Amino acid sequence: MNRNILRIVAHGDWDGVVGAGLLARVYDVPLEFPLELADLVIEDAACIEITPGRVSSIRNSIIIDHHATETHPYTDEKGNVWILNPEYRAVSSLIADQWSLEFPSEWRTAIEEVDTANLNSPLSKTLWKAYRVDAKGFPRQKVAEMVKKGEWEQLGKWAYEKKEEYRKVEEKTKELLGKSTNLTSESVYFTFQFSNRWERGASKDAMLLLEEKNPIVVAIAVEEKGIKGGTIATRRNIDLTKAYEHLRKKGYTSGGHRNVGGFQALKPKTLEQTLRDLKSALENLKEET
Ligand SMILES: [Mn+2]
Repeated sequence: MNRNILRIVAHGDWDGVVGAGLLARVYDVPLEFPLELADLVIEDAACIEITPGRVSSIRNSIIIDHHATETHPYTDEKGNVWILNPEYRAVSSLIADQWSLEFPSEWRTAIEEVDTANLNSPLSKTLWKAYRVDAKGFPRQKVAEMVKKGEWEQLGKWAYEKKEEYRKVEEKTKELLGKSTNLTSESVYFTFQFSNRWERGASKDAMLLLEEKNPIVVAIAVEEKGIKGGTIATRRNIDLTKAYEHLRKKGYTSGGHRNVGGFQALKPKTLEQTLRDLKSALENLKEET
């Protein structure tokens, strides 16, 4: 394949990132994992699961994909070479075979399982969770670099540690749900330790779960000194702005949207005080019909 490849542009999921790391052994060029695709103009690149329909244009590039509903000539009118094989469960496997690259079978299978959401092996379960714990912050360059160097053991260790983080957040979410209590007839609350990063992460998941069954949910952040503040949310047709207004009169800064907002105590308050203030703020809120 006679191509002037200046960069590798890849999808940012496990399959795309591992595929990019493998291909970087062939083309020693910068890797890119764009989150916004629509405006991209790509030239002289190897594109992994990045196809012309998703970006502004692609020219003089190699396009590698295993998702295909259409067929392409080997070279299209824009000078792109297509390597398209829908028989592959993952683009990383396709890349490994196409360029005869070392790709341990345990990893090959795990990436295929993750990419098809069919988690059987312990490794694929670990990878799935390691990604889910923070998809946005997934360290794509670092992961691809480890793949490029064949540092599978190190990559596995990293993924295992991330999975443990995920497990801790899940555990904490259960704990927070377990201690949620009614505040008014329409609302529930729970408290969480603001200094604990697992509880901080879990408070968001716990709120989402509680919102499914309760009209109003309040998460209260507790610090050593007392109440730091909190979040109020609803998925019903309830206007929370009146509650923020009430809380501002009670010594908090408070504001936000109609359906979600927050409050911070200007001076440390005890939990009892804050619960009293919240009760009076939420008491008269009704679902509008
Ligand atoms: Mn894929």
